[in-house]
Amino acid sequence: MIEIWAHWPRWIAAVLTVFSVLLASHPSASQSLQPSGWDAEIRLPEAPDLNPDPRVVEIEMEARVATVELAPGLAAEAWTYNGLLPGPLIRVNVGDRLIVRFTNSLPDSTTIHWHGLRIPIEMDGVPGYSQAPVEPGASFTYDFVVPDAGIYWYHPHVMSAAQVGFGLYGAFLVEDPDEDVGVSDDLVVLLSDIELTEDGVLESPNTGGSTGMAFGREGNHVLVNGKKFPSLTARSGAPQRWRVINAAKSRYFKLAFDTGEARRFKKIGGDGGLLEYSVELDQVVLGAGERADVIVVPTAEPASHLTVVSLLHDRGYGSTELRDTSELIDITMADMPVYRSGPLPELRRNIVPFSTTGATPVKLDLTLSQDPLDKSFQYGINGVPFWDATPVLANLGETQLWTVENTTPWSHPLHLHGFFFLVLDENGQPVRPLEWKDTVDIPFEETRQLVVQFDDDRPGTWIFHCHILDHAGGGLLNAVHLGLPEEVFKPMAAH
Ligand SMILES: [Cu+2]
Repeated sequence: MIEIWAHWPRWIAAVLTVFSVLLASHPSASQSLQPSGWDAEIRLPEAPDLNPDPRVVEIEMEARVATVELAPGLAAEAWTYNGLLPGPLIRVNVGDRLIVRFTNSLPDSTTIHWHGLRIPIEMDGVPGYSQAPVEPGASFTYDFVVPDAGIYWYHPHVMSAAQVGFGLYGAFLVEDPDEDVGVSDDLVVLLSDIELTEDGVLESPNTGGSTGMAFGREGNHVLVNGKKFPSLTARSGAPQRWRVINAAKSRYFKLAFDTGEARRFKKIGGDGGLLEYSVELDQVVLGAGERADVIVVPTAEPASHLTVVSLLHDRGYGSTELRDTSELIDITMADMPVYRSGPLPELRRNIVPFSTTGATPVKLDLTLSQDPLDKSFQYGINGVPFWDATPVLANLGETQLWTVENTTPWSHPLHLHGFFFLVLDENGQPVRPLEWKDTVDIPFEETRQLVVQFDDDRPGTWIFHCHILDHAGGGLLNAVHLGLPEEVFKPMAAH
């Protein structure tokens, strides 16, 4: 593709590129209802598409250390993609081919994992399981077709607690041009945090030793699209669609408005696109790695403010003491007449659950043990950390029914690479509406049942792990060994 284009006059490519950018930035004819510049402070920059083919998005990504401004007067040297924290928003249409020319300019090896995307194993970005680590100064080209609409994200899978904690993550939006949710203004909202010392430099990823690992280290600066408490301007009564991503390495977010009435969330989608039907919620809880697609209708007097906050969420022992609600987004109400919107369309999606008849039962206990001598903690699955684990075996096309029991005093958002699953059961209660998930919170001392069907054409060693990345590094990780002879599997120290 590139070779062909190299022979074309440059101006043709340039004109076509501009044209495709114009088309891409106006997916529907509907007009913005918000004041101009409403999202200027908060909107994520997008990765420029260097490929003139409208169905191919080609971008350059460089992981490098760079100084970023987190708030007025608060700059920090972080690990970034293209000098940005978060990295650039990747925006593609479902079915597009994405090419990422990636260069590692960090002082450490790294990879990119495309969280939630159902792509071939060679593109999954897990060193030792699906690709070699990209060494400092080296490059790697990721190249795959994007199969499903939804909101996803990307991050490294080498020493991920450290590298994600240092700032390496970005949003990945896959749009379906035929989908109309009746809202013209949208925003990608990436939530994260970062741990800085009093001197404003990155804190060691090993603070608190084994106990810090067992809890899951949270950053001391909560960020929304890389900023502390950014602002947006809104017209009262006008709906906005937010795709929210929890990219924090440990922290849960429980989104709420500071004042309750008529400021609820209409959740229309989750990890893997739209829900079976939408639900109205007062709060949206996201464990690390999870996403939500919500419609909000900020409603308040002109020139007043609303605050989106994260309420305390009990994720286990010690997680709510000595902590406060976090302020996430300041919404300044524009001095405009209230918009009187009609009812939003009722969204329905036909989600047919995988049949559990004949599904292979798999029981997974999430476990925590303590060394009797040095008292250090170690996570495991069925009592075994990943470095001693034997994989879950699966045949191509097989359906498995996983019963995941969390026996530990902390919650674990469990992420399966490469496949969607459906959560069927919360402590014995059926879960509705159905939602395609790749990450599900398993609250402390609770059990979840989920059904997954492995494709018949993507064999490989697909890992699953807690997305509290300290927990993954502390042992809470294993793999599904799909459609390969058992002897191929070699447990590696990758996390
Ligand atoms: Cu965990």
